Amino acid sequence: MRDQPKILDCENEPLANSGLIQPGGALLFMEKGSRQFRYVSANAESLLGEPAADLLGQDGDDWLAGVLPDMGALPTAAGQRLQLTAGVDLGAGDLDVLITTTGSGWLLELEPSVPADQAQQPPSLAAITDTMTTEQLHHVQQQLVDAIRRVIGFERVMLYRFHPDWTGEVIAESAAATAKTYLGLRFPASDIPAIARALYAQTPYRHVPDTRATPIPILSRSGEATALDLTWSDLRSVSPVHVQYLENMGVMSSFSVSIMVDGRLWGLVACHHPSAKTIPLARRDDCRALVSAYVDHFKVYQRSVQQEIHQDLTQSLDRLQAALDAGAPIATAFADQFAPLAQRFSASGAALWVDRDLTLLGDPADPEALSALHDWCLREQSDAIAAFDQLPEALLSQLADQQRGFSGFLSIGMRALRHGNALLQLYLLRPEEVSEIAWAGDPEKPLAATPDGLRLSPRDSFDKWVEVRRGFSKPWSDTDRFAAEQLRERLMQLL
Ligand code: BLA
Repeated sequence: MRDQPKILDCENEPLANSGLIQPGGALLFMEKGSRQFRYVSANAESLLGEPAADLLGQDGDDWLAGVLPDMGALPTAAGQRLQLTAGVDLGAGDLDVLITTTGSGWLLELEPSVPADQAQQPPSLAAITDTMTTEQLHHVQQQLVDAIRRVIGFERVMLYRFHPDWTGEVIAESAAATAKTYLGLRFPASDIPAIARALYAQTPYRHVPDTRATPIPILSRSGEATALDLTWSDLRSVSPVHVQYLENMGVMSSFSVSIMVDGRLWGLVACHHPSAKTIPLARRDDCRALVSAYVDHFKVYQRSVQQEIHQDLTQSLDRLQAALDAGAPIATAFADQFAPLAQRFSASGAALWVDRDLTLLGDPADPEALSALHDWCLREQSDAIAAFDQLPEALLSQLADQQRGFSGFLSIGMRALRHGNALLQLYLLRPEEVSEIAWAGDPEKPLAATPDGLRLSPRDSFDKWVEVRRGFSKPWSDTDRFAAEQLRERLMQLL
């Protein structure tokens, strides 16, 4: 009898607790309470001149005072970093030092220092402006990938943006003429599992100099399995599944810089090189600074978009207010303001319920379909604002194709206190938009047959694979949601 197919569970691989590092440097862990070296990587002697067995148990403060007498106090906040370029030489040449505070102590990572080519100024992005158009943002995005490629000399540097469903898209690229391009291609969410994304949200970047390098074990005095949390380690070993992925892509060295916006992982600058390549600590830091400058630009762009929304809505709502003041019923006042709102939200139609009264606006869908939608939302939806680019299963089975007339909706609900506490529910409707998504390889293909059975393993082809998507509307963006929140807030003040 055949064994049950084995499905590799990417979401449960304990990435931060591998007990291994990449061999480009040595790692020491100084425990907070005892202030001793509790864990040391097995390759310590080659860089630090002392075998791991001798370093284990040593007083970390004493050791640091010996090798880095001018260092000053250790950083205290978790995730906080202290770095010194060519800070020490213990017999094997200058070493760069990175000290990172973790919940239970300090990670000390030392790696051979690479002298800078010249005292070269790292490239920078355009100066920050007060407002920014989409075109200007695209320009800065291109500057970012070009600048990072100049700093690290990799073959391909991509700006990879996450969509709300955690699939991702390459939205800008800087690549050698001979390199394959991924610009415009979409990648499934499973390529970067949630457990990996959670790590990248806490660290500035992920550096993999050589996928073929043999990882080094981290040792402890008692020889017990290492439970050390490597979340903040630059040297953390690479998941074997991801090594396979990179090999399938023809990549031997990779580097990804995290882009955080409003506390959320917005995207990555993903960099590839076909041969092994180490990026010196100081250059990794330059890339981090470039990404931080990009985030500043992006925030200006975000603010510009929000200001524009604010102005648009103010105009519409001032007119709505005037109509209400002149005694018009809510539905009538709304109907007169529908055109600009429809344009703002790319809506083909809308439905407004004021208690049990329905008003159809724009290119109306079938009232029966809208009643079904309204009932479903009242039953299943508790959020004041909800957006769907595909109809929920329950509605799809209930409504015939020709009856629907819309595939996506955004609902905004509130109480109109000054109008008899009426329950107001506005649905902005979007028609079906048959679209093509250009995936990098068939996204349904990660289930591969192996000698052990089926495995969820990385795709072996990243060639463009076009999916035709039906039954979806144009997706509701963050900007749409922001506009909906603004609209609801302003309506609540008004009504
Ligand atoms: C990690 N996957 C990653 C990383 C990237 C990607 C950027 C971060 C590490 C790095 O920089 O190399 C994916 N790389 C991409 C994508 C692009 C790119 C989408 O350049 C597009 C341009 N991967 C799979 C499957 C699994 C998987 C099926 O395809 C799991 C079964 C896992 N990916 C996986 C894991 C990591 C990862 C576990 C974490 C690696 C680590 O940090 O140790």
